[in-house]
Amino acid sequence: MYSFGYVAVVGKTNAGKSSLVNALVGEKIAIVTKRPQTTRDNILGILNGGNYQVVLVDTPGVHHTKNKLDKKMMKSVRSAISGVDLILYLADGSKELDEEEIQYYEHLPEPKLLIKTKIDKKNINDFKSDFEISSLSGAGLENLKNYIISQMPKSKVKNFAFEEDYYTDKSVKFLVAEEIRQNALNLLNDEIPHGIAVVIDKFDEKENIVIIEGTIVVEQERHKGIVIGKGGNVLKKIGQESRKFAEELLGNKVLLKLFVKVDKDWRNKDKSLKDFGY
Ligand SMILES: Nc1nc2c(ncn2[C@@H]2O[C@H](COP(=O)(O)OP(=O)(O)OP(=O)(O)O)[C@@H](O)[C@H]2O)c(=O)[nH]1
Ligand SMILES: [Mg+2]
Repeated sequence: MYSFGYVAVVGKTNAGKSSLVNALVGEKIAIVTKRPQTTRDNILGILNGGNYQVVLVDTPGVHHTKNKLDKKMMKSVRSAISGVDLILYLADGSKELDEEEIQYYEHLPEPKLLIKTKIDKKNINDFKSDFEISSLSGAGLENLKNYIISQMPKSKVKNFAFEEDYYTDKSVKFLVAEEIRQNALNLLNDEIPHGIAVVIDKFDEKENIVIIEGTIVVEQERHKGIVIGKGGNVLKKIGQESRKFAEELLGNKVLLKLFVKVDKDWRNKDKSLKDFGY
């Protein structure tokens, strides 16, 4: 018998959703930062095991909406939840499970599991959960993975949705753009919160080198200088880190050129959101 199904991974921002999807699949599909609202899109992570295929849907963190981008993100979460075979609701074990979260969880359709995350941390709260895991140490992952597979619909014929050598639905271009956004978020401090987007303007794969040009879009004029840094040092660092990732992903030498551009209040502009892939 073959097992195939979809699993939505939802929860508050920073709960560890992207970390879990990456850990289960064993590849870097979704970027991870310590900042809230890192993931903006539904991203598929595909678990292949010969007689099973599980499609994990990583989603943006559930939060109160302030702009059009936030609204789109929450729409992504709602669409991820509908029609899946299982919902994993992730709750950070180092934080209290508040009333709002409990309400949200209770309103989710069945079948669902409450997963306590980050159990490698000190002072883990003792709220009730179905599974306890740490994506960092790997604790509980094998157990959870086997349970997920056991809950997927079965069939005599192989009706997988993806080729078995795929581990995500996203293009390499998307993965590189996201890596640049991650490295920018990690290198910048709280001055620039979530208001950056990354657009790939050129992706030219030659035999011995891939030439990539990308633009980091910021919301305010004064953010531009911060992203570039003194003598261009911040932008250079973002570029170096991202190039390493791109070279590994593409198995080729990469020439990466980054630019910075201002688009005031882009998170509220329909055209900008569309242009930036949201
Ligand atoms: N100690 C510890 N930290 C973790 C673990 N899993 C995730 N983190 C950290 O928690 C932070 C958020 O992780 P993400 O995986 O980006 O969380 P997310 O739920 O995808 O966040 P959003 O995309 O913003 O909704 C990062 O700093 C991670 O390194 C874990 O198992 N243990
Ligand atoms: Mg995420």
